[in-house]
Amino acid sequence: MTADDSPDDREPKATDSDADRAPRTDGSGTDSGSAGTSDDADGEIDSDSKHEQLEEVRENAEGEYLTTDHGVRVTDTDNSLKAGERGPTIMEDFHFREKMTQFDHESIPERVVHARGTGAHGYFQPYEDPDLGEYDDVSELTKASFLQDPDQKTPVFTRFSTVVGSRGSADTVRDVRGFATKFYTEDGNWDLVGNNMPPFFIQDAMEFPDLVHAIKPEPDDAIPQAASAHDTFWDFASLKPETTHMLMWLLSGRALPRAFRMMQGFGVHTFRLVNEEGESRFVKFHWTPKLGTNQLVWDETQKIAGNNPDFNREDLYDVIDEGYAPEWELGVQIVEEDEADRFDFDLLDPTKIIPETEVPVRPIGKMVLNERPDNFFAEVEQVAFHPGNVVPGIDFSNDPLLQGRLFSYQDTQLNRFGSANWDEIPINRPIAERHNNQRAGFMRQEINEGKASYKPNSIGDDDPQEATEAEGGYEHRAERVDGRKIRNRSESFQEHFSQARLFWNSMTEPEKQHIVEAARFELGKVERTEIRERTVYDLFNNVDHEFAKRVAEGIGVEPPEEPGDEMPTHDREDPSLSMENRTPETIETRKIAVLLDDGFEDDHVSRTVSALEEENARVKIVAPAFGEREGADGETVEADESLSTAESVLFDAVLVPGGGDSVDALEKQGDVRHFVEEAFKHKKPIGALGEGTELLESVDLPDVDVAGDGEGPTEPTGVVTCRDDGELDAFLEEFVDAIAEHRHWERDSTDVSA
Ligand code: HDE
Repeated sequence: MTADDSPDDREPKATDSDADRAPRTDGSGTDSGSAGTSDDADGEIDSDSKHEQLEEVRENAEGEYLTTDHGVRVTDTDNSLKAGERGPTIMEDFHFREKMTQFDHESIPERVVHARGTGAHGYFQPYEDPDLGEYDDVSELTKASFLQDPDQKTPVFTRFSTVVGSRGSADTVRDVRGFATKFYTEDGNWDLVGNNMPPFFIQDAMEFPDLVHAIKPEPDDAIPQAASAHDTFWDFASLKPETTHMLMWLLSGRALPRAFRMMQGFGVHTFRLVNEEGESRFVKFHWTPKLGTNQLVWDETQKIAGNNPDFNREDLYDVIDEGYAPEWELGVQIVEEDEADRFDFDLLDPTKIIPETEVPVRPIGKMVLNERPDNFFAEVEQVAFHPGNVVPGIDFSNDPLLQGRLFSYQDTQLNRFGSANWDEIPINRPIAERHNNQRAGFMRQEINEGKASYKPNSIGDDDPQEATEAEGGYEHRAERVDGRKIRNRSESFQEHFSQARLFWNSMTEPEKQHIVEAARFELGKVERTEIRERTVYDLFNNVDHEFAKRVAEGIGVEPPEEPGDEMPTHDREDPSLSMENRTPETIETRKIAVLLDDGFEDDHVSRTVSALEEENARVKIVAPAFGEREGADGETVEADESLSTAESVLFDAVLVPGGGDSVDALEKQGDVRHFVEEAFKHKKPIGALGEGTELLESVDLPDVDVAGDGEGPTEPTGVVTCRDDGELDAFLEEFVDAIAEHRHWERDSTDVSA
């Protein structure tokens, strides 16, 4: 639906000045409350609408003169104005003063949480034929207009983040990831401000400052940076059993995503969808990545943090630059209001998920991120989200965590921007028209015409007018609320271990081992024995007795003899919780290193590179040094990376083609042997052709029958070799399958963290 062809009941309310009233988006250019025309002449919103609005404020200095902020051309920007060549600087030097003042003021407070992040533009598009099961049409669920028309693309901006670290911290730390999307809809902005894990640590917004104080660097020495592995966090967590479910997620591979484009997103809270008839249903929002969910291993994350602290940030921009637009499916879990009590948990409790075994996720549309920002500060740093930004058709629940967030985000933006006008910054400005009587404050951009900035008024025809619900006005759902003022926690919020156990039960053995290793690391960094003990006895032993014992053994705590008193006995599982069940059969965008030097086997390289690229993998030639390399038959390739810039941790798979001279040269390089050994240790697929297999023999890969002589195990390990060129096609098929599997956990299930 577009602004122009909106149904009658959504037209502005009838008054004498009706003829003058512009459509809901500011495309007409008349009486636009926003600075700048945002969309097509017909007022229609499409995927370019935000782009066009931003075009108004984009600046390009190519071929231009350097000027002051006020437009005066500058003759010399290197030397300040002085009284004599060696004399003091003169106050009159307006160019010096302006340049230095701008510099002195160019940082703003970083976000108190989620400071480290990155973002991209894109669009959201409802599905043509949504699989809505009992609902034929999404309009039965919600009147949100941007969800209705499969031909309409709504612009979005998404910011991904870590939570704990400061703005300059590394990307690959163990942490929750933020997943916040601003939809610039024709009815105003909707911000879906979620995480990559569906539960949360606490149940009430009152506890948030305590949680954040506990997990941030400790207040006396500001150590450690971007880590939960320290006393104050585990002290807090061990005293709050409600954190247990989320702790399981935090200890799992979910906290080490391979890429932002390979992680799920969740709205976390229960929200409401409301249709035209005013019927409301509870909803949980899910983002499902098209490329599946994939993780890094712990040892790898530590090395990447040194080798490339911008690993996830860079990955997002690299794939967009290379033409692969990351995509997620938006899905909803719907619960009828009168069925809300059928669960053994409270829908308003944000430490709980709705298991997909109980309510399936219904896909309703997709998001594609296809454009990187032009300026990190103007767009990624200044984008400001607020869960209170909703549009008609989407409403809140009484989740006490969500209710508190509705205050906090508006407030925190005042701190970050120093002004209530943060919504006027281009990246935050809606495409929908804005008209109201707010027209002052620091850094006001809009120039509101007219005398009357109050209501009611007769001077300005009483404009701008309030809209009825039928005209698109936001009406809060008239939920009946009746209660006494009370400061306590509902009885229905008191069970904390059942879903933590569900999560544990749903993991594969390597995933369980990962959680155990992660807990041993985290608690191993905790100095106080009583905190380690409390976590094992009061939390983990109430999730699963074996789990608690396995952790205890690694951290010097006496393993508990009996299961905890509150440990649920159920053995329920939900397959959707295991990342292993979410690895798709595609190698699209996986980064594959081809290790070679002069004298490589031309045919091996050309055939494997084209076969892998056909599957949309990103193949990079890694040679001992940069420059051209010549094959045995005279073909040349250019090295994308050298052994000084590339390490195996930056790739998803490794391939060693044949060619005697090439392999001989590689074998002499310690870095090459390390490359292959480390890729193996991190369970990555490894392929070798011809003489390349000798390189695998020269490095020590445990349990692999590289020689093909029947010695050693024959089970699949993700190491694929080929000695006979006649079997190259079969090799390629097998290698592609091995890459699609992502990691080969079966190599050594007791050494998952590597
Ligand atoms: Fe946030 N959170 N949060 N949070 N949050 C912020 O807002 C807060 C919570 C989330 O990329 C802050 O603009 C409170 C849950 C994301 O810019 C702040 C509570 C979820 C981002 C704030 C929560 C989130 C934030 C800091 C408990 C998942 C980054 C800067 C009541 C559903 C957005 C800012 C971006 C950022 C407060 C809990 C997600 C201080 C009080 C639950 C993705 O306002």
